[in-house]
Amino acid sequence: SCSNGSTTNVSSTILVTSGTYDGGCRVFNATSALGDGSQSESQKPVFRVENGATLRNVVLGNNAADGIHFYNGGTIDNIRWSNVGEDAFTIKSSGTVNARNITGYAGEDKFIQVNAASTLNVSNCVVDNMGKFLRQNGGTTFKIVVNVDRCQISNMKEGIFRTDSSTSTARITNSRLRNAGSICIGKWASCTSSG
Ligand code: DGU
Ligand code: CA
Ligand code: CA
Ligand code: CA
Repeated sequence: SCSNGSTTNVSSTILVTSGTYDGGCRVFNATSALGDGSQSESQKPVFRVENGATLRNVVLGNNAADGIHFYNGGTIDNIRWSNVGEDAFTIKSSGTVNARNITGYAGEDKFIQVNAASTLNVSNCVVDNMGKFLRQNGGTTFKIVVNVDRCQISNMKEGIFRTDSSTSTARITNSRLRNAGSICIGKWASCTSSG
């Protein structure tokens, strides 16, 4: 994990379009140009990861605006949201997203938002104090495949996985859940918890 380095103020979204962007454990804090970290839907992300690129070693600071957006898949590794903003990360277009060694605190609503058919693999996460862990965009029926392994999830007001799609699947393995609400909410083709 990261111990705090210096702070970088972010006024326009940082694009990660190929290879690896290493944040060096700096704290990246959104300015009002990106949003205020509230539930406003008009905010911009702090990072945009595309086409299989990797973002690593980043702390999102007190203002995380709309977090991290993925287009066409990508990987995040060793990322901490000290104060989740509108949401922590969003899958905006299809692909495979890997999220490893991630920690998120203090979200008002969703941690992960999935807005496109995709596969999401989350491993080694700690997520505490928000509405829900993952939401497939309301009213959508495309298929998502979600695998969560070795996570600690606590204090979800609503629950862990929510979809309106009867083709989507979710599973959580080897994880610790405490006051995490309902594990499976909605129509999931399959939704399981084990270990
Ligand atoms: O009205 O699609 O909050 O992507 C519903 C919208 C909403 C999304 C979501 C997001 O669900 O904008 O952050
Ligand atoms: Ca939202
Ligand atoms: Ca959002
Ligand atoms: Ca927050």
